[in-house]
Amino acid sequence: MPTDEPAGDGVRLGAMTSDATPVNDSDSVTGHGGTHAVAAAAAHGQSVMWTLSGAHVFPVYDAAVGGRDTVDQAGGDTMRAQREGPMRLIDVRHEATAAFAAEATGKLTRSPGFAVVTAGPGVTNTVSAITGAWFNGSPMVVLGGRSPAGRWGQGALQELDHPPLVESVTKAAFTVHDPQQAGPELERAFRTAGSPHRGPVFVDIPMDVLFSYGQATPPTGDREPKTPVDPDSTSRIASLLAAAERPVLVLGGDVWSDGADQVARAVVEDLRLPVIANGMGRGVLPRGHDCLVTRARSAAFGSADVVVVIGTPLDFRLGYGVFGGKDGATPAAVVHICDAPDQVAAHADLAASAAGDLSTILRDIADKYGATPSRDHSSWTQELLERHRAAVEADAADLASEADPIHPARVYGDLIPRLADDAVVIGDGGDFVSFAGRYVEPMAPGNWLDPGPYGCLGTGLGYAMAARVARPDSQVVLLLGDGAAGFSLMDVDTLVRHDLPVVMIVGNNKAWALEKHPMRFLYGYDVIADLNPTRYDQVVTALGGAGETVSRPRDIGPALDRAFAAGVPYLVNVMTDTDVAYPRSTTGI
Ligand SMILES: Cc1ncc(C[n+]2csc(CCOP(=O)(O)OP(=O)(O)O)c2C)c(N)n1
Ligand SMILES: [Mg+2]
Repeated sequence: MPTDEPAGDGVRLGAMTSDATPVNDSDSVTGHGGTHAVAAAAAHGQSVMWTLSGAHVFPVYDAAVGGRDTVDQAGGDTMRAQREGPMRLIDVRHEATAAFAAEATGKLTRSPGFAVVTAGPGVTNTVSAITGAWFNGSPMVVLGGRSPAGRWGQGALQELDHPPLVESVTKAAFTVHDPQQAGPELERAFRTAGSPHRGPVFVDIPMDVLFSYGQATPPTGDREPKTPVDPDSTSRIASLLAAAERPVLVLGGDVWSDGADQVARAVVEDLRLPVIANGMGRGVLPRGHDCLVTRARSAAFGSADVVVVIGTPLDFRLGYGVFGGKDGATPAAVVHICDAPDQVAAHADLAASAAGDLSTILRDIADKYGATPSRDHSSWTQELLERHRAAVEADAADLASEADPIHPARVYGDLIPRLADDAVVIGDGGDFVSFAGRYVEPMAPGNWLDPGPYGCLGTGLGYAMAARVARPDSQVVLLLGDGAAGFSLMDVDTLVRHDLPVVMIVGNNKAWALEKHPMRFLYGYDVIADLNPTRYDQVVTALGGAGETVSRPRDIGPALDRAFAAGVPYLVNVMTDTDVAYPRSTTGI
C-alpha cells in the first residue's frame, strides 16, 4: 500500500484517506487519478463503471461513489452508494465480464464503455474482450491498475508492464506517469476510443501516481476531427451505382456506430437498392422492409454486378470481398466505404473506395446519383425480395416444428412473436445462435448483439448486463449455447445483486455442436464435444434468480411468458436435438 513517501520521480502520494471530492470548477479539476478518470468518463457520456475490486485502483472507486461522506450519507447501504454516486459502480465476478460489458456499452451507446480492473491478472483477464472490441471497432476504455512506479523492477505484487501485451489489439495502450497528466491522458484515452474508426484503448496508472493529486483543465468530451471526404471518390461510386444493373448494398456495424443509420435508410429508400445487413448494421432496415433481402444473400452476392460495402471489413463473412461471377459472369465491381482510411481493405480488388463520415459520404453519393442518368435495377431488387420472402416463408415449418427432441428453430418460433420492437437480443454460442441470426430480424439498429468476427464465446452475461443498463425499459434476451453458458453464467450473481433482470434461453444440445458436427464430417468421429444435460436453470436459481427446464415443444411458449413476467434474472433451459446441425455456408477459414 502506498505511504506518504516520495515515489518514482519525485511523485508525492496523496492522503490514503478517502478524498474524492474534486475541486471542480469551470476552469479546473483537482484530485487523485480516480477523480480525473471519472471526470473523463463522464464527459464522454459514461454513467457506469464495470469493475472487479483490487487495491491498485481504489481511488477510482472513491471517485465513483463520491468519497466517504457520500457513503456515510447512504447510511451503510453500500449498494445504494454504488448506485447513486457520481458514477454507478457495477462489480462483476470475472474481469472478462467487466470488459465485455464495457464493450457492449460502447456498441449500444456509441460512446466508449468503461472498465476498471486491477493490476496483473485483472488486466490479463480482459484481453479477449479487448480483442473482440478491436475486431468490432467498439469504443471502450480499459483502465488498469499498475504496481507503484516507485517500486518498479523490485518485484512488487502483480508487477507487469501491461501496454505491450495489448498494443496489437488497441488503438492506443499507454501508462500515465505523472499525476498532473492524469486528466489530459485519460481524456485522450476516451477521445481516441470514441473517434472513428472506434476501438479499445488501454491505459494503466501506477498505484502511487493514481493516489497522487493533479490539476487539469476539465475534460471536454470532444472527438477527433473527422477525415474530410474526397469528392472524387463519391463521384466514382455514384457513377458505378448508376451504371449497375444488379447492385447490392451491404450495411455493416459502423453505419450504426458512426451515427449514419438514418441517412443510410433514407438513401436506400431513395435509390431502391437491395440491402444485406451484418453485425450492428442489422435493423437499420427493419424486418419486412422492401429493400431488405438478407435471406437472398447467396443470389445477391453471386449475381451482383456492383457491391457497395459500407462500414464493415471485407472479411470471411463477406467472402473476403469477392462477389459476382456466378455461372461465368464477370465478377462484381466492389466498393468499400469506411469511417476511416486505414479500414479500407488492402487485400481486395476494389473498383472504388471512400473514407470519412459515413453520413456525408452516403448523402454525397445519393445527390450525385440523383444528378446522373441511371439504369433501372427495379426488377433485380424485386427478384431478390421475392427470393428473400420465399426463404422466410420456408422457415415456417421448422419454426413450428413439433419434433421431439426439440428442433432448435422451434425456440425462435415461440420467441419471435413475444419480442417487442425495441427488444435487445444477444447471442453467445455456436449453432444455437446461428439459428437466431437466421430467424431473428431486428426492428431497429442497436437491438442485436453478437460477438462479431473475433467469435469469442463468453460475451453473454457481460453483454446482457450492459444492455439491461443501457436499455432499462426494453426486453433483454440472452441466447446461450450450453457450452457458451459455462464461460460467464456465474455472473448471474451480478445480475441478481444489481437487480438487472434479463431473460436467458439456453439451447441445451448437450454439446459443443458447432465443433462436434464439423469434426464428425471431417474425421467420421468426434471427441471432446459432448457435455452433460446440465440444469443451467438450477445454477441461476442457486444464484438468486429463477428458471425452468423445458423438454417438450409446446412448453416453450408458456416458459418464455413466465420468464418475461418474472422481473428477476430467469433462465429457460431448453433441451434441444443434438443431431440438428446448423446448415453452414461459411467456415471462417
Ligand atoms: C473462447 C472460445 N473458445 C472456443 C471457441 C470455439 N467454438 C466455437 S463455437 C463452439 C461451440 C459452442 O457450443 P455451444 O455454445 O453449446 O453452442 P452450440 O454450437 O452447441 O449450439 C466452440 C467451442 C470459441 N469460438 N471461443
Ligand atoms: Mg451446445
